[in-house]
Parts: sequence; C-alpha cells; structure tokens
Amino acid sequence: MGPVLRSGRPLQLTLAVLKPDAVAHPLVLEAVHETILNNKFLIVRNKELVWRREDSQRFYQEHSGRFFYQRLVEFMSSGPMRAYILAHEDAVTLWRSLMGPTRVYQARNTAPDSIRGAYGLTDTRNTTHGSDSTASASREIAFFFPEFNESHWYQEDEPRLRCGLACYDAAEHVHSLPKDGRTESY
Ligand code: 3AN
Repeated sequence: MGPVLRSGRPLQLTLAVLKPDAVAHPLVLEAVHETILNNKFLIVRNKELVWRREDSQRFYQEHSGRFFYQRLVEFMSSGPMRAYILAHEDAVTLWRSLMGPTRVYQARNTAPDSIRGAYGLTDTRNTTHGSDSTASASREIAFFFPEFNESHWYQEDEPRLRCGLACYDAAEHVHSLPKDGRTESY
C-alpha cells in the first residue's frame, strides 16, 4: 500500500482498545481493524496484552463506586486485548463516534452501524474503548505504552505524517515513516 494521502491539518493522538470480547472473535477483530484503516487513521503503535486484575482496577479507578465496577474489572482482565495508538485529525472525537454509545441497547437503536451497535454484546462487553479527551488520551497512552514518547511524536513525527508520508506495514499492522530512503518504524 502506498503513502496515505492526508489533508495537511494537524494530527491528534488517541488510545483505542479492542476489549476481550472483540479479540476473542477473529472476525470482529478483523472488522474493527478494517474500520480503523478505512477511516484513514494512522496506526502509530499496536500491541496485544492481557491485564492483571490490578491493572484493570487502576485503569477504571474513577468508576470504583459504580454498580458495574466489579463486573468491568473482571471482564477487562479476562483475556487478551489489543491496544492502539491512533493518529487522525480530531482523532478523539472521530474514534468515539465510530464506537457509538456506551450502552449497547442505545448503540443498536441509535447507531446500528457503529462498532458497538454492530458488535457490542452487553453494556460491559461493548467491544472497544476510546479516550474521551486529549488529556485522557495522554494519560491512557502512557498507561498502555509507557515506553512511547508522546511529545517527541508531536514534535518530530506529526509534521511529517500530516503531509502523507506514512506507509502501512500490513505484517506489523502499523504505519511507518520513511527515513533516509528506507521505511522505518518510528
Ligand atoms: P465509555 O467507554 O463509553 O467512555 P465509560 O467511561 O462511562 O464509557 O465507562 C467505562 C466502561 O464501563 C464502559 N466501556 C463499559 O464497559 C462499562 N460501563 C459503563 N456504563 C455501564 C453500565 N451502565 N453497565 C455496565 N457497564 C458499564
């Protein structure tokens, strides 16, 4: 695949997570991955991981008083997930609109073509997570990808990527920048 043509407008990062219900079903995993590519997100990083119970508790600490907290913590540490750092113009808002509403009943009724409308199983097992603001995105990217240097990315990589220099590496499922005549992951 050649370079992804872009508008030249600034790119924003968000964190997207395919939850255990999505990763357990190869066709759902593939469909959501295609949605990411079809909407011209750049995949900056991606990894599969399994959370321990403590990771799940820490990530969802803000919900610790809610009736669904225990269920959510159990579910999110129940099997493999796939996390992505995605880049796009207004990435936070775009990814959340592609996911659809949190509650599956509402998603099916008001946004049947959204990811949760199409694949969500229950309000807990609702296929994907997406950061809800740029501040959350920074915090959540650091939680999932502690080795990722976000400010370096915005300074060095974003200006080149917004011009459409990235190529998709189908084997690694990431977009990469050409460097010194070679294509190199960044
Ligand atoms: P979102 O993921 O849409 O930003 P949040 O942050 O309010 O929604 O909730 C975090 C997660 O908690 C949801 N993705 C979902 O798995 C779970 N959750 C939220 N509300 C409910 C609910 N009413 N019943 C069961 N689980 C819920």
